[in-house]
Amino acid sequence: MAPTERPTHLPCPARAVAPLLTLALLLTACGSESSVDAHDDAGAVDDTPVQTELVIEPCEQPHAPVLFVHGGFGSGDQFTLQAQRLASNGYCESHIRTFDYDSQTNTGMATAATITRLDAAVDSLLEDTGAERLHMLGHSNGCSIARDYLEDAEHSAKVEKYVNVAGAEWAFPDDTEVLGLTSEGDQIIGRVEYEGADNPAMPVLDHIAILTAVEPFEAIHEFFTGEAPETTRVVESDVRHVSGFVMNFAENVARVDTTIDVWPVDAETGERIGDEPTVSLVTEEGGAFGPFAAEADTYYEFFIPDGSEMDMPLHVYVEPFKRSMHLLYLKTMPAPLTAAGFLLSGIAPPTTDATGGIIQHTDRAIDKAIDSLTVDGVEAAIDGVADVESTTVAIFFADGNENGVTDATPLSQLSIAPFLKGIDVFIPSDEDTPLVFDLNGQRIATPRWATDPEGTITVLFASE
Ligand SMILES: [Ca+2]
Repeated sequence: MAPTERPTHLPCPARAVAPLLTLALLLTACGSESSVDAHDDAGAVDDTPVQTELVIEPCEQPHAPVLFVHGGFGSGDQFTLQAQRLASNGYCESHIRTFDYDSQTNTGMATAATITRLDAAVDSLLEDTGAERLHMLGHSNGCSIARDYLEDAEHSAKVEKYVNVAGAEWAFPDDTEVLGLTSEGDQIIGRVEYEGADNPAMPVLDHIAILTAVEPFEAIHEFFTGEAPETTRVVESDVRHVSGFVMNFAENVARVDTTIDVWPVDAETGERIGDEPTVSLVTEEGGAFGPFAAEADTYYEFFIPDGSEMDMPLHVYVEPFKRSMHLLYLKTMPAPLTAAGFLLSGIAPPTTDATGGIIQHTDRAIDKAIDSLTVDGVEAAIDGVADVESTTVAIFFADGNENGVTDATPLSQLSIAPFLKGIDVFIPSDEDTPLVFDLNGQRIATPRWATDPEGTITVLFASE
């Protein structure tokens, strides 16, 4: 994509979580409107097919562009579903961006450097879209970031409307319209009537779903456009241009010059189809990659051979893309010396004997009261893993106590972590037998990669 068109984004974590665990963000950009060279010149595999000149049609919309600021332990991908719904209602994908930041150093308040970066992201979005003011959303800790940004009148002059989602209450700027979204089902913030904001009633929704569910979408769309949405679904399209970002989990540090091999995989087995990747991409500034043209009804593996100097290769598995999307986040492990890295280190140690990784839901928490999530037939939505109080959005799976046996117990290393939990399962490595993840009948299959040398598996579930 053209360097001038990078959007940035980030979701926000809860300000109520343990500061130790806050995470970082990164900033990224999404869709572009010009001719895009989707292949990489630096470090591409020699004989891997490359896509060139993937032309994305120029797009104009009557509504202001949108910038999302994520919360702690979050990133811009938490806005993926709403971005696709907005696009299904006529928004240009390139007018919806996210701002990612390091919430380890921005818990409860933004650093000056973060505010500077956010302002640059705002200016870039305005310049690229020709808009005079934009619409901003903050989620959880992102509300505190937005607060620290908007308290400067020069900044708030650039933001016509703002949505404060499940975050701090603060003195909103006079010249910015504000919508507040909170739910009694949110275990972290709860229901709040923000002074100076419109606070529509919401159903019982968890801390993530209050951002991503249908009811908040309807409220956001009406607030931004003055009209109810035509649809609340992600409408399928023949055009599926996919791009996104590679960043470190929790830190949101952008990974530049990182190779990504994109493989179509068999829906039933997760086995790669063909002898070489569909395309090999290399991340650019901001960790941005793509876009590439995805096929319909096709499951994909995104393989990152070198997550970093320190961590293992990464295999990310996703369900078929329904339409274009530019917020696909591929998250590598954080550096060991960071708070998040310390927390996560050693959970899936390299071994030739077993597989391990992480199951993530981008749109809501996994709740044992309503969900069944099985890993190789073992129920992971259990006490200590998927309690409503923990707002669990990511579940590690590994033989945590390294006893060579599936204990089906919570991983103790993650007992105090916000949003992250784990399940002890011993899954012998075997690339010829599918490993099935099943969330209420929603199914993703992968090979049983040995963590040494193949690295870890990430499975991404989405609501739509
Ligand atoms: Ca075990």
